[in-house]
Amino acid sequence: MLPTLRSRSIAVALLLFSVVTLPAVQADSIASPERARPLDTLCFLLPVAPGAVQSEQWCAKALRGTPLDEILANAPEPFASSHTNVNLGVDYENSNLGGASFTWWGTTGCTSSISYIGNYPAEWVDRVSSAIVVSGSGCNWFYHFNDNDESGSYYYCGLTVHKCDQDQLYIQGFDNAANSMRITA
Ligand SMILES: [Ca+2]
Repeated sequence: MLPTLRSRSIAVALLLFSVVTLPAVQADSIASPERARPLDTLCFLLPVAPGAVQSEQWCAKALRGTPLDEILANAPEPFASSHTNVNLGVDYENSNLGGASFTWWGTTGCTSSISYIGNYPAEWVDRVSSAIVVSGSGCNWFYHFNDNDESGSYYYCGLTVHKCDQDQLYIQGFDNAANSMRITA
């Protein structure tokens, strides 16, 4: 009798140990690196061609701070070729420019004849809560649309006025609602 009881006790103890400890170990191993360096999304755009509904785009995910050359080393043409990359605008998952970021890059900045239209990758659809237009890009306005290819209702943010860095998107009913965007001079 004794050995059987002891084996049962050990088996029960092992089961409890695995149930109680495994989830904690898994959560730690996933959360730690992201707390140190968030995984951000970057999309590279070509200027929207006359009559087209969106820019050609290529997107990647990388730990924050990864050099652009390293990211573009895996890009297809024409994005892999060395052209000037200009940071046009940045979206954030939370208000006040918080949480994971989504950076839009263009081959040149914005001018009166050059703008960019991008569709958010699946994991960023209905997620943006704040945004900025990047100073020095030549871009002044950042539109967010309810549907793909700059369609549906929209709301726009400005470089110097009407900024979307606090709760503007929420106030205007565009919190977690954007499927596509346009950045323009
Ligand atoms: Ca959000």
